[in-house]
Amino acid sequence: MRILTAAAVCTLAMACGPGGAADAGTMLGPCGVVNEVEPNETRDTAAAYTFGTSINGCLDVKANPADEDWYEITAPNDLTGGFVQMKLTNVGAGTIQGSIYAVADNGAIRNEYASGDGANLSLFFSAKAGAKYRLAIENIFAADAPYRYTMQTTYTKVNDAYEPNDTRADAKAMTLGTPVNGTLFAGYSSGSAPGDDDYADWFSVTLAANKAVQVKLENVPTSLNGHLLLYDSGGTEIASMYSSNEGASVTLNVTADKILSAGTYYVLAKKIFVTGDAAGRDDTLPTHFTSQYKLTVTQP
Ligand SMILES: [Ca+2]
Ligand SMILES: [Ca+2]
Ligand SMILES: [Ca+2]
Repeated sequence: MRILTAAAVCTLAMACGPGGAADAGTMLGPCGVVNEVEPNETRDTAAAYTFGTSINGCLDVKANPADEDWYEITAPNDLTGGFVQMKLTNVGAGTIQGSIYAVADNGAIRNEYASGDGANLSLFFSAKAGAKYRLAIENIFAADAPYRYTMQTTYTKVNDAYEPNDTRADAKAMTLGTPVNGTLFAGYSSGSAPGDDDYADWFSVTLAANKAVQVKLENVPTSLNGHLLLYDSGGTEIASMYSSNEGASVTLNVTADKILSAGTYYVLAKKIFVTGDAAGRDDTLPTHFTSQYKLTVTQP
């Protein structure tokens, strides 16, 4: 951290830009040196934030009991999306609260506060490629004096080589007997949690006529329930199967009399039963953020 001389003192309300007393972005305020730029009390004055950078901020509850610090982030355009982790550390003498909102509808994705004065707080959520979100940091209980915090937020891309495949029109080809690995993942596009259909992974496969088919979903993440469906070439559902146990494999067996003609069929893998765990607190992430399933279609 840069040490500022007395002559370099700037107030929190004053951005010390080039030619000013301090380096652009660093200021000395009631919490010490900060690089948070006030005013940022509302979503409309949210400061643009770059993933991976550290913000030393100040909740100046003395001058403004309702002080809030808002930041805006944009998820990269990488098809599958990824997850965002916001970590609030070095918290001073106060109980800090963090909130995450979707810009699309200003809906709240998650709102949590720390376990006590000076306690750190971590939040996470799944982000949709290209979507915008806002982070709000504020004090929740009465605090006597301004207090500091450090905010660092990171984005981690989720890997799924078969995306985009959320619709039958975008189904990706797979080969009978050859497993594919993908991710059951969906990001928030609004304040509402992504629905089961947002996790859809469509595949097309060529089947022989009058032979039984087995579709198997293995390595199901322990944070969700797997759901498999088989459709004919025209998009009519032939059969489906799901498990009520999170993390359990799903096996869909279809008898030979259901496969009347040779040609293209469609397999849909997704989750079932929205559990709302696409956002949360602390550092333990849902397994579907990081683990891949294995999907196999066979005609024994
Ligand atoms: Ca503020
Ligand atoms: Ca996927
Ligand atoms: Ca998908």
